[in-house]
Amino acid sequence: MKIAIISDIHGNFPALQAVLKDINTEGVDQVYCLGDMVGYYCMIDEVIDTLREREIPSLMGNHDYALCFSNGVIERSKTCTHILGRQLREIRPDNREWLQRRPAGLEFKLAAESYFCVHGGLEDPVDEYINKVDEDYFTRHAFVHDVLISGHTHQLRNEKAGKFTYLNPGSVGQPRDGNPEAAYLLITETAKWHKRVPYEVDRVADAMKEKGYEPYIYEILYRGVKIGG
Ligand SMILES: [Mn+2]
Repeated sequence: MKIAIISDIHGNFPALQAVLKDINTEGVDQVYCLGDMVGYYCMIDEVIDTLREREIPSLMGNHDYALCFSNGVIERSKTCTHILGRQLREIRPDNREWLQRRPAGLEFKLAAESYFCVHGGLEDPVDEYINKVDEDYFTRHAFVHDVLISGHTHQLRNEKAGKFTYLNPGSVGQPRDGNPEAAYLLITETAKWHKRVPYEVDRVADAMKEKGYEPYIYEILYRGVKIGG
């Protein structure tokens, strides 16, 4: 049994395509997506169509939530709000409906371990940034599983916290660790590891350029850093 975890695609369809191609060659049995299908990059319908076609269970991220329930507003970011405002007008109605039905969490078992997945964290499943975890974090939230997997920070993580394990697959669509290759996570009965996959950044950059988005939003994809970084 091999499971792939993807997250934070953010409308970057070429990155998703490359990752799914790699997942095919890995012979993966099940793929899960931890949310943030929308935001940042403009190929949101292509991304959502693909997740729907492949019936990939996908969670609600904070960008997905903002688009569906807060009129596209993310208070802490003018850039994100500007982009989501456009995406709110551009998303296909059936995809928007699919997006707003995304659950906040999912769980699965693999070998003897029980896994729980959210976009954010145990405090706030949609919009919590997990930076530091220790055993107390898990016990404080009466965590009943062995492994927690979350996205949102776009930072690759694989660490022990007492008897618990914390994993973050990193981001498919907007890596922020100085490596522009798309990131995802693989899990088997015996191992948990990240993979990086190169993709055609030009394709998403050209699509953004054509739609008149400002270069600072997509030029960072060539360097694998945060907007403004
Ligand atoms: Mn997020």
